[in-house]
Amino acid sequence: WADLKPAERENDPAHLKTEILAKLAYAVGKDPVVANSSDWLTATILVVRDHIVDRWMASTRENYRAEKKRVYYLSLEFLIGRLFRDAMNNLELTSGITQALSELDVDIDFIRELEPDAALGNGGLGRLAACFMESMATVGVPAYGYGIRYDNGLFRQAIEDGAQVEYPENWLAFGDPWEFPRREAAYTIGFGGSVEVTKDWDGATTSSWKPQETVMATAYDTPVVGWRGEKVNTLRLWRARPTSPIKLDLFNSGDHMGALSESNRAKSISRVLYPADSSEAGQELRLRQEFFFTSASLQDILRRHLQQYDTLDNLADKVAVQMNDTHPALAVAELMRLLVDQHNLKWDEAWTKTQAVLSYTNHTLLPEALETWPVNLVERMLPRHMQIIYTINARLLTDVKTAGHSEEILEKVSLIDEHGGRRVRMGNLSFVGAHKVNGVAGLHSDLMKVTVFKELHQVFPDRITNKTNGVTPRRWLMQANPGLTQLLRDTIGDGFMDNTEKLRDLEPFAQNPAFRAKFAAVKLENKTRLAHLIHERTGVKVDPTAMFDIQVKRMHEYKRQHLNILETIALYNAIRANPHKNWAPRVKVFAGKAAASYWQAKSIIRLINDVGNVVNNDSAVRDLLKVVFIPNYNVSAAEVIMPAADLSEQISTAGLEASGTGNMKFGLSGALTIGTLDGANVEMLEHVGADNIKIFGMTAQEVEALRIKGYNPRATIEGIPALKEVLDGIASGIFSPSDKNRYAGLVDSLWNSDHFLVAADFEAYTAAQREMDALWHDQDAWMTKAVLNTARMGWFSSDRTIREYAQEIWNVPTV
Ligand code: 26M
Repeated sequence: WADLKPAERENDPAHLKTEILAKLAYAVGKDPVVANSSDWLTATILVVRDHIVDRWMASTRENYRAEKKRVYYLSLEFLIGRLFRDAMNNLELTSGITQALSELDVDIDFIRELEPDAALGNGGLGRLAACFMESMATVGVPAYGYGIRYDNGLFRQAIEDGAQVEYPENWLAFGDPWEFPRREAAYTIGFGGSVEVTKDWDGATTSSWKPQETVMATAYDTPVVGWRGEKVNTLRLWRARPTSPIKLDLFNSGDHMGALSESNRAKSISRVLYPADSSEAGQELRLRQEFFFTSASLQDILRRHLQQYDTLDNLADKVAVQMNDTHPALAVAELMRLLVDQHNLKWDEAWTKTQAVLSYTNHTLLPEALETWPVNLVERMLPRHMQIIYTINARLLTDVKTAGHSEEILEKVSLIDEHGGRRVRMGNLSFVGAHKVNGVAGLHSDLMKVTVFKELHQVFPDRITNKTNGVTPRRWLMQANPGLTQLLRDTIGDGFMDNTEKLRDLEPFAQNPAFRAKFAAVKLENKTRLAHLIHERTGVKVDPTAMFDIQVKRMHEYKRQHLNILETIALYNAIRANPHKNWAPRVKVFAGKAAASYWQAKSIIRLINDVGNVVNNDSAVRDLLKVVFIPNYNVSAAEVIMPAADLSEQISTAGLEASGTGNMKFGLSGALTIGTLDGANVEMLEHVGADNIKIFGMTAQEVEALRIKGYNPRATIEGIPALKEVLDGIASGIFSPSDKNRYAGLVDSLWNSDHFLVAADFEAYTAAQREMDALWHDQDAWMTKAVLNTARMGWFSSDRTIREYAQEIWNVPTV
């Protein structure tokens, strides 16, 4: 023991065993003889947490002592998943804990699956926030994530009779062993009421908001540990509580509901995550959530700053606030209110600070996803903020006019949309209040400049910048794909674990048959694991030696899961027509959730399941084709799915997928991508080279040109017999014999509008798929490309992304 280095000492199984037994007794209250698997998991998590806490306090203390600038990441979503394996891996305790548990007769792989996923996010935007939290700790950026501690995360998806059914996800049912409630960190959040104006002795006016309703925000902290455990940051999530206990007089007079309603109104703010990932929810409760967490976070930030420095003069030198999409856009008005009304700064001074502190990330160009709120709603809920927004707008419009811009530009940059009911444009508010605005991939950032923010970009040409997304290699390579990680270590050493660019050292091995065989063996092992999961969740048996062709992501028409399933049906028809051709056996895997009210997306899910039912039971296709939809796609499922893919489907209509991050996770594990020139696929092409990725279909420019010229889906479909046959087959009820009209809506919308250009890209997609078939028959060639994908994916680490934010937006150093 005395001879061990400190890191080895921490990882010593004998010691860890004692620690686990102590936790089991004194924190869980169980004797090892009667402890169940969940008890062991809780005890072990509490041990791991102890190992984090010392480092956490040291990090926090050091940041304070060195007066480091802090970064605050404001996000309504953090799609974290499980933390047990992540924390253990980053602390390098995996081997010690595995052995300690095994000596206690506990199977670590069994208990780690009992941890519920923290699914406090919908999809890409929320998962990006989680990757960023881990990378900020890894590269040594002192950071706090701020969000909401939802009682219910994203719904659990079940597939019943082929259709999606939503069930509540109560991830907190047995408590969360990672979190620390902070009773002392509590703030009052106001809603409604009126604004009082007082005149000072010198004629200046002071505004003061008198809210009609108040709610308490209380903090729950979760430590976020970086790679090798060196730095630990904090994820602070707010829970809504009533400010006053229930009204006893009402309660005692028998009006129990009346007494409780106020309390329920408060608590409902942190009750549930809104499950729409790109549709305007437009509901009052959503705006209450947005203000609730934004205000609590800013109050907390100013309190921390003043407590340390006792002045706001240096606020922008010590604080950077990143707004994840427009969901925290009210930060612009709330920070102004706090600085002007509460801390008595002059407007201009407050505005300079606000802009210097705030920056904004845009995640989508879809018009229906751009938030706007009715002016009368904002006025009623946040009267002082509405005044502030008006004042910002008046000054903005004056400046823009003075600079000589046209009326048209003025109308477009305005914070208020005057068409059809006045609405506050949250994108414009965020843009104007921020010193930097970024897109999440090169193409996306370029398109921002000519679409949503065209006029604002003309007026402020230096504000938009690009920060291409990335993913954390700890979760998406080391933890999700331990087999590949071990092979990489044996082949090129450990360097890639601290710097993923070193994966490039793998390039020469792509030409080495012995290495390729090992690479293929790891892939097969991962596919076997996925095959088990598929069997468990769908009852379908799939052959792990077939090509695993996978599309997993939120269900959305722009992502074009229907392009994939229509082409799959065409392939099915072709196999039946010509069963003895040299087909490449494929397993088509789909997974993803649809917003509950998004009928078209739900219809696509059902079609996939209906097609699977027919295809999987058709003896004529033998094992040449299987179609499966894995229910309840979440982070934990992704960790099994990504490493098992041969082919990654990234087939959105060009110009519509801001970045994509699944594309990078697949690529890291050596999947080949079939995709459009959209989002970060463009940069993946640049990195892996045109020989190692299959790009097909229209470019964003061609899409725009076609839309301008006028797209005729009917004529397009008529010109593609294979596609027409597929649509006619679906419409005639081949896949839904008990309900022949089931897909009338889906099929009609393709014939009549096809807004996402499925038919226009169908032939290019089919041709690309047949090329992949041919390549599959040459396994040496396929595996060479697969290895090169892993080797060249290093740039897509979120560590690189965070370093860019740190340098170019936050002005903080990294290590
Ligand atoms: C809005 C209003 C009400 C309720 C929910 C929303 C909402 C929630 C999430 C709107 C959009 C949301 O997310 C959008 C999103 O996930 N965008 C994705 O962001 C990823 C990370 O940058 C990109 O990789 C994806 O391309 C992009 O689609």
